[in-house]
Amino acid sequence: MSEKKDLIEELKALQSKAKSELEALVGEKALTSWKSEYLGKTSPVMQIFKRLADAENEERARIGQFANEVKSALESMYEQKVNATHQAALSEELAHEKLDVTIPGRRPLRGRLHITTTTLREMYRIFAEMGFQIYRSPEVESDENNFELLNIPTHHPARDLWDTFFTKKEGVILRTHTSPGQVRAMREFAPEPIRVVLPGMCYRYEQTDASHEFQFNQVELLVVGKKINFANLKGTLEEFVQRMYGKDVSTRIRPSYFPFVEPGGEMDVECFVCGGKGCSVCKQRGWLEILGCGMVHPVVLKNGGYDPQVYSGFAAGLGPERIAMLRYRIDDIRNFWANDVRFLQQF
Ligand code: FA5
Repeated sequence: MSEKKDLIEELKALQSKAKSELEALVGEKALTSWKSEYLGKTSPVMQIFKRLADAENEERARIGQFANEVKSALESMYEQKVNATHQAALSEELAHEKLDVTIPGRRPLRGRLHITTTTLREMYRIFAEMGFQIYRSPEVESDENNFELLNIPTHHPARDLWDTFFTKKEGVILRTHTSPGQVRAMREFAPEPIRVVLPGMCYRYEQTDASHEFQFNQVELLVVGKKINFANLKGTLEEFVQRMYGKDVSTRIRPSYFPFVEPGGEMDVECFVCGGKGCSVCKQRGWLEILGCGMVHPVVLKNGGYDPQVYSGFAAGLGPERIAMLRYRIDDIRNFWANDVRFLQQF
């Protein structure tokens, strides 16, 4: 009997010890260890249930009921303390972090079109007004289309003009210019007349500098038909430049060599930075080259399926990044693909 009485006393003492410890503790960690100490499987209260196994029925029921009451009391004390602790943490947080719900939200960052994309679209718009359609051709090309069919045989020294990225597959390269699309378009449309622009990325294994990247865009122009002549080429390019840069811009076409045109030339635009006087951007020349051009070579016409006795054509390869540089006075082409938002977000 006295053992049983002791158990009751023990439970009372336990409850008051647990209570005063709980009241004094601070923080989540201390709460967790209190819980395991007083309510865990090995806690004294739980042990008392075990110790009751040997007691007589009546005693067991009475002390068991009391132990259950103590356990419930401890659980509810614990719940209250948890709530109070959370509440205190929240009040503390609110007191320190002042939240002003009237402050306007942060504007989400919006992407924009790349400067080359907007320049390309502007070019398409101008050429579309002149009746050109867009014709897409692949960036991974055959050596045959990129060189052979453009009148540049395997060991021709003109291949040095295009430092090439080769793939591991024999005869497959990254196109060095958009001109291979000429043959593709001709073979698709012959003998119909053609008026297309062929845009896209080109790749050259070359040293980069302020006006040369190893990856850049070109827009190829191709016109094939009867009685197409050099005046058509010159007129089209001059019209394009005026629509792109305004009526006052000066241009010139210099003779130049490309194996797939005859005669061939390059078009320069008067340097916008120095107005033609000579500066570091135009390398003291006063002019900036923006494209190569010429009358389609008879061999290329034949390769494309056109009879050079009946048909003639002109072609040009424009550099949209160079065109954008002139328009926005950008002094280094390497900015275009460096992915620096400070540069990109200006356009
Ligand atoms: C060609 O690639 C010829 N296929 C162009 C052509 C087409 C001539 C049709 C005749 C008829 P070229 O290598 O000069 O030519 O390049 C043409 C234009 O592409 C240049 O005027 C320039 O605007 C641009 N370009 C060339 N190389 C680079 C480079 N490394 N980085 C940036 N732009 C370049």
